Amino acid sequence: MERTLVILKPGALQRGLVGEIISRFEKRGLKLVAMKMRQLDQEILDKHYAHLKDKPFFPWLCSGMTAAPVILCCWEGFEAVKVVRAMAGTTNARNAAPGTIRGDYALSSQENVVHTSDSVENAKEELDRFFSAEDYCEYPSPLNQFLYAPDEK
Ligand code: IDP
Ligand code: MG
Repeated sequence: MERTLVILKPGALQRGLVGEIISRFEKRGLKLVAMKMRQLDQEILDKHYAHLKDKPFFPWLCSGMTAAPVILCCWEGFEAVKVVRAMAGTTNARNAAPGTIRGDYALSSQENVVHTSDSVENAKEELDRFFSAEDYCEYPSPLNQFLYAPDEK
């Protein structure tokens, strides 16, 4: 099973969208294996958004990401990285398809309510950045036979 990081950004928390967004991943059948609330700071954003450090919008992005706490979630499922990324929609929420999280709840390139890992490799790195081993919970998945075929992985 793959694991991926979702960050419900400060806008999701302030706008009361946390429950609705988490509910989408639950209803899709993904398994929540770790979750916590945290106030991000510049130090962690310099690492998390290192690929954007030279962009003109980087200071605004960091202001937005520190304006309120975030909710960090780890979701598990077969090909969870790809599945969750598709559920989020395109970065610029104004181009995001209706039915995606950004396409339904956001109107901005920056204030786009969720972060989702973009590759299996980055998911591992990002999860290690925000969670430690004791943050993960092991529990049974009795519905897996109704979510997946026996040969799926
Ligand atoms: P992603 O979140 O869809 O993976 P990235 O390119 O990794 O997109 O950018 C990270 C975050 O930086 C975006 O979610 C968004 O908040 C912000 N961002 C990206 N591009 C722009 C832009 O052109 N203007 C303002 N903010 C942007
Ligand atoms: Mg990204």
